[in-house]
Amino acid sequence: MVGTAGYRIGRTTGWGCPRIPGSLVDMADTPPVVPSVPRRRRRGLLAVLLVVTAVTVLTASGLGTALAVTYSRAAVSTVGQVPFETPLAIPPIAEGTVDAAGRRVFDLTVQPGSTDFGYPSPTATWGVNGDLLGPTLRMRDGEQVLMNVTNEVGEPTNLHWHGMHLPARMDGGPHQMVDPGETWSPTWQVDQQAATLWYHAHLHGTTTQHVYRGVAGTIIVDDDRSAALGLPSDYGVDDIPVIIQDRKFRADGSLDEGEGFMRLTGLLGDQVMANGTIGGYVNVTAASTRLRLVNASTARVYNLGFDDDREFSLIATDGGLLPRAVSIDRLQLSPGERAEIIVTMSPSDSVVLRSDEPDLASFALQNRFSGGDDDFDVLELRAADVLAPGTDLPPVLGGEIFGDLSADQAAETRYFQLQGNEINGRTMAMGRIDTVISAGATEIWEVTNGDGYPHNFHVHDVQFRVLDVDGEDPGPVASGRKDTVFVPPGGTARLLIRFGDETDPDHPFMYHCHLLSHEDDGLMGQFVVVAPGTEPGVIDPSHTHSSATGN
Ligand SMILES: [Cu+2]
Repeated sequence: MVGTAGYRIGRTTGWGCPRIPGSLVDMADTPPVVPSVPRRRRRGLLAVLLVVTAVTVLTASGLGTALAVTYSRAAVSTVGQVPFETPLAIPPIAEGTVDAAGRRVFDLTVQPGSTDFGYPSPTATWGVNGDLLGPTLRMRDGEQVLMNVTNEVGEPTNLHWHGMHLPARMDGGPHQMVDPGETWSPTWQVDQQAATLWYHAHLHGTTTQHVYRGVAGTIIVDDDRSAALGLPSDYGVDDIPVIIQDRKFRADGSLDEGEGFMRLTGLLGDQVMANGTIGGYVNVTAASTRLRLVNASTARVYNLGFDDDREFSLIATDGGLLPRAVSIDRLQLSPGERAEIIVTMSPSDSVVLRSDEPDLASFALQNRFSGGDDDFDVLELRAADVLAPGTDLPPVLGGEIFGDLSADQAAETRYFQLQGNEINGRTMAMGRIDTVISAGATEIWEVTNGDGYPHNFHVHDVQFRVLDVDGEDPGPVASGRKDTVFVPPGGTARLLIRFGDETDPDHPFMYHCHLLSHEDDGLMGQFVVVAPGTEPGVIDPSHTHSSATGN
C-alpha cells in the first residue's frame, strides 16, 4: 500500500478531494464539484513528503532504518510512568465585582510569567492575572458582564470567549486585538444556559504560540435550572475544572514551540498537564465528583477515560447540559471541545484519568504522526477514607435542549470544504466576508475534511446540533449543544445551526478549524449576521482594534 492509491482511507480520497476556486461571496451555497488545482502549500508539500517517506521506507533499507526509528519515536506514552506527586492546581475563581451600573466586571491582565515544571530553570510561560493560564470566570445567565482585558505581554494579543453568544464586536476574534499596554473592554448580556465555556487568545497567525504559552482559562455560566438539579457544585472540591494541554520542553526547561517532523496536525507535546500541573492528584472528599474537561491543547485529540475502565456519567457537552445523563467509559475531545462528567468513587479508592489512543480515522502513517498512537496519564483521583454522600442524578437534566429546532426549518444548506490551509479554496483574509447570514436563520452547514489528517470545526456565537457525521448518528458525546466538532479525514459533519437575532453587517464572526496551527495558517472564514434582505457591510481588514468598547 504505497503511492497515491495507498492513501485512500475508505470514505473518500485522503488527499485529492474536489475544491472550489475562490471568487464569490457566499460561494458555500453550492456543493464542491470543481476538480482540484495544483497548489504549492506547506501542508501540501508535507503530504507529498509523507508519500515519499512511505515509499522510501519500503525501498531504501539504509534510509528506511532511520525513518523507521523516526516513526517509532513519533509515538508517545506516559501511561504508568507518571508519579502523581503534585496537588492539582485549581485555577482561582473570579466572581468579578458589580459596578454602579449593575455590570459584573472582570479585570483580566494577559501577562508574562514563569512556572517551575521541575527542570533546571523555570519555564517562561504566559498567563491571565498569573504566571500560567487564568482564573475561572463565573457568571450567570441574564447578567451584564464587562471585561477589562489588559495586554502586558509586549506584543499584540487578545481574549476570545469561546462558546459565548454575544455581539460580534465583543467576541475577541482576530479583529479585536489589544495592543501592548492597552486595555480592551467588551461588554454584553449573558444569554445562554449553564455551560462550561473557555477563553483563550485568538489572533490571526500566532494563536498557537499564545495558547501554548498559557493564555487560556475556564468560564462557568450558571443558571437557575442547573442550580436546582443538585449536581456537585462546590468549586475545587467536588466540581473541578480540568484544562488539558500537552507540552514539550527542552532540556533547560524552556518550551519547545517547534511542530516537528511530519506533524501535519500541528504542535504536539510529549507530556500532558491538567490546569498546568504535570502529574497532579486530587484528594476527593465526596462520592460524586464533577469534572469540567476542557481540551485547550493546540492540536491533540484525547480519548479520555479511567485506568480501570469504570463508567462515568456524561452530563454536559460544549454548550450545556445534555437532555439526560449518559453512562460511558470513554470520551473523545478534540481541541476546543468541552465535556462535564461525574465520576463516582468508593472510600479509599484511587483512579487515574487517562487518555487512550484516540480514534483519528487516519491511515497508519498519518495516524502515528497525528498523535493517534499516543496515550497519557493525566491526573489521579484519591478518595478519602470517609466520603460525603454522592449525587443521585435526576432523570432529566437539560430537557429539550434544542427546543423547536429541526432540520425541516433549514432555509439553506451551505458547504464548507476544509483542505490544506483553505476553506472552499480560499485562505483566511481579514477584509473578506465569506458568508452572509440572515438574522435568526436556521441553516444546515455541511463540513467536509478533504485531507488525510484530522480537522475540526468551530463556529463562533452559536451552539449547534450535530445532525450526523458521515451519515451516522454522532453518538452521545456529540449529541448535545456543540460549538466545536471533530471532522474525520475524508469525512463530513452536518450541523444544524440557528443564528442569533443581533445584526452587525460590519463586524464578522469566525468559523475555523480549532487545530490551532491550521487556524493560524488560514483555515478560517468570516460570517456576518445581517437583517434579512440587506447587504453585508465593509470589514476593516486591520488586526488592531484596541479601543475600549464598554466604558
Ligand atoms: Cu485542521
